[in-house]
Amino acid sequence: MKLTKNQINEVNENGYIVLPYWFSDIEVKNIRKEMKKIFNDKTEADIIEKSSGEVRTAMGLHLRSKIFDNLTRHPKFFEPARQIRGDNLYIQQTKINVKAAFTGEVWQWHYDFATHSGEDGSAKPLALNLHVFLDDVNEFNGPLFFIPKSHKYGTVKSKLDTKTTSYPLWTVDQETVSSLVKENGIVSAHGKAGTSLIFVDNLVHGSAQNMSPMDRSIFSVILNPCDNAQTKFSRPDYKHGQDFKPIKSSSINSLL
Ligand SMILES: O=C(O)CCC(=O)C(=O)O
Repeated sequence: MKLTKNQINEVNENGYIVLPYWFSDIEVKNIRKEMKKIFNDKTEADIIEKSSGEVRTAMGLHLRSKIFDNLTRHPKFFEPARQIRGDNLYIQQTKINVKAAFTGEVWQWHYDFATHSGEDGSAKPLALNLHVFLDDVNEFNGPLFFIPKSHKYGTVKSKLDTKTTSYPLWTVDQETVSSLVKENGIVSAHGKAGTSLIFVDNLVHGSAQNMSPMDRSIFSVILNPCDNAQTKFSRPDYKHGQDFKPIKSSSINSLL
């Protein structure tokens, strides 16, 4: 549940880490069962893809379900986050990004802090994005791409794109991506269902369309230090949680 010193160094150095077999098969099975249930909700917290009409992102999950609240505060997420950012963390966002077989759309190159500063007024790029794969993620079904070390360049130029995506995103232009990739390369994050991923707020990342016959669902929680909370309130609480009290861990057995 805890990261080693080397793993913490890896996050600081590369901006991300992949943690294979972090959640067990039975935990993933129980999360997936709940995912199927909440996908029957009819709510504005579900973002629909422009082209396919499929759910792209189901948001505010810790507000919608006890199981997702437990997952959000689970020690397998909370302990590594505390090791990296300290004890006082609040839930900024929870979601499942679906990326359905054949139809799942692209996420353009971006970094999350552009939204967190531009739209929410968070002061520093300290939020952590923690994922667990709910399907096996491979090279074909739309894995995340990262530019390692791109967080070290600070806040690179970005622009709000509301046209080419189904979800408004502060995107990084091709020239900037080309130059970052020339210096640092690109990696993609693969693994079996249950694999976790942690990445920092100004790491440049994106993902391609899923043209494979395999679904690709990923749960994501963003935890932010309480003293770095949002100062602008233009987005609803399912996009940026407004309970800034430090969270407590759920039980280690809460997903069994
Ligand atoms: O689900 C994806 O492919 C992209 C997710 C992402 O960019 C994010 O969580 O910030």
